[in-house]
Amino acid sequence: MSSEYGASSIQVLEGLEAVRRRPAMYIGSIDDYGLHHLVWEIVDNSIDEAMAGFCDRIKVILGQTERGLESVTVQDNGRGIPTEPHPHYNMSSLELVTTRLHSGGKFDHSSYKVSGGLHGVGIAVVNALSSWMQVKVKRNGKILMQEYVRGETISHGLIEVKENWDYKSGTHTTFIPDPDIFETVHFDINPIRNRLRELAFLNKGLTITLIDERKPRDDDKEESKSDIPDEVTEETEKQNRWIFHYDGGIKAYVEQLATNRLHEDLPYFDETIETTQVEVSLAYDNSERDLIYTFTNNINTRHGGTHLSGFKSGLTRAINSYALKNDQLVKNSHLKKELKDKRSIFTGNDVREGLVAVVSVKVINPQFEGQTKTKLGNSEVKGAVESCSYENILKFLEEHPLSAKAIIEKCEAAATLRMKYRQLRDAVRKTQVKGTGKLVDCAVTDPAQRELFLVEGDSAGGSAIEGRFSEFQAILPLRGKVINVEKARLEKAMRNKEILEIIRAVGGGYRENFQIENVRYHKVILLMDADIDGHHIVCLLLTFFFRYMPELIDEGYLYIAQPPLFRLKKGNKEVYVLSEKEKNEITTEWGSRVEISRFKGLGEMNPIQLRNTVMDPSNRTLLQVTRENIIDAEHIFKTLMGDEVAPRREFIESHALEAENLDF
Ligand code: 0RA
Repeated sequence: MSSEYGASSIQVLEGLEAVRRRPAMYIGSIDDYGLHHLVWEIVDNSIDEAMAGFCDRIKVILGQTERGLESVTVQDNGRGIPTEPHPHYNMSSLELVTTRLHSGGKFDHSSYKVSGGLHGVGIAVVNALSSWMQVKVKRNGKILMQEYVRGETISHGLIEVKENWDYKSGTHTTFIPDPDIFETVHFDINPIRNRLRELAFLNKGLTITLIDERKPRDDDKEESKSDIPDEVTEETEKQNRWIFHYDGGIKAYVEQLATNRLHEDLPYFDETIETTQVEVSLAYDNSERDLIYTFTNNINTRHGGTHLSGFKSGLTRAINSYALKNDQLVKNSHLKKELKDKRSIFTGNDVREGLVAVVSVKVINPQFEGQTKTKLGNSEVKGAVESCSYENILKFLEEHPLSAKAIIEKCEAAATLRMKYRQLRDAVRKTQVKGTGKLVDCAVTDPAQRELFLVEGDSAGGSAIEGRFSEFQAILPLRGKVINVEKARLEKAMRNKEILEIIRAVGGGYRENFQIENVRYHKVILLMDADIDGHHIVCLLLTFFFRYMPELIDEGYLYIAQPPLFRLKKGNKEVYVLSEKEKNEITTEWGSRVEISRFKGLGEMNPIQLRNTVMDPSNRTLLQVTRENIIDAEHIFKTLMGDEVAPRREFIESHALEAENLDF
């Protein structure tokens, strides 16, 4: 056995030239990603001190020198980096960790780090890549300071400074990234703020403060120009201070993520099994997606791993066990029958519909896998997470019957839907066999040349059929309002004939089974009236496509036709125009006595007019639907399709048809 500073902790130490020579090897890159990496390195040290139980306050300050260079200060109230002379090297422990690579021994926190990766290279790397760095440590009632320039100590030994700190020990580190190394030395507040908030969620009780003391930059001003009125009041002034503190830990995280949850109480537990700490919280909301965030030692394990699979099986088992014991909650007769046979009735997908969960584990020796090292590999973690998830979630359900009821109902809805999906698949297959329905197809067979118009109403549909270019244009008339997919969910949507016909006509399947290469038209064009009702149907259809065939949008196959807004008539001259501007131009040109009518609907036009204005590729205006112009589509669809009528109207009137103009 070696003593704390025994022989085993003596390593070959290297200076920092290597880091300056090949910075990307240590921080990934020298762009803004690498630059921000410096912040994470320093913050991680303080977080480690907090995880070890010695620190409950961390403050991050973005500052600026007179010359305009940006600095970062990280302060914590931990034990302070040891300042004593190191027994085996002719310098203090502080100087050792700031100026030498791989100084191990007592300071080796690698047990809490991603081993082998880019992380954990520590304060020495930051020092090497900083034009200036300063560390102040308070221990034993004294504050000692040391300064560095490009990694070289400039103060001999440690210098005592007289300052008043609010706490009896701690570490303050300030660095200015070296502009000779980095492509950019401007820090972006957003990722820093988000990561610090996340760290506060992941370390309950810890208070993290972020202060931005930098002068506003020209491009910041540019950004806020639009929404800040000329007169800047105190409320509209840019916020520059954030305090993150969550006693609820990741439970507070889940509460923030699941704003519309279906139940009052949330399962939450924080347990340590042998050396693995497992913290889990979850909630259900009314959506169809699931959102599971997993972390290992505060690192987002984007690709999941053993903790995720343990959580998934623990959750599935817990909910099935509870349903078995409380079979009166289950209404669906098919599922009830399965329960009678003592069988699990919910699949993993069933219990994850609408799930929002955060799974955070702290592991002594994490093994990360995959290209990006964001998948946890430690096999012992699976069992630990699975067993405590199973026990705690089951216990939660038993102790919270009201929340349990809501959760079981949600799972039952998902399971019922799953069974109906199967029916829908069969139904689509059958209609495909049965014939063409209302679809009037076109002649060419090459999907790239084919266009499918979805037309509102039978009369407009009739005109479109007559007026189309039958060579390459197919028409599918839709009757009435296509069912509101967001509100009604699939259950009702599936009974809706129009939806079935659209799926069948497009030909690529839907949802998980969608295959873009089977799509029969490379332009699917929504042709609706230019009034509020028409816009509403467009929105319903966009919701439908977004939910059922998002790839169709991504591939650029979905379009909205723009019917004219006005009809201008003088004698036997008659034109339809798309915009106010065009209308004014023509009325000026034609002189007086022009009869102007607001164009009422597609049904007003005869087939020839329809062909000329909205169908002829050389004359029509098409708007291509993209995910980008359905900005924040999820939110927009909720606004559009949810129960709140007022914001919906407002939205439809202001941006429903924001899209790129094509085919001019
Ligand atoms: C190792 C030992 C001790 C403190 C630390 C590391 C430490 C490092 C950092 C880096 C940023 N903040 C920090 N706070 C603490 C203390 C050992 C002792 O005092 O017994």
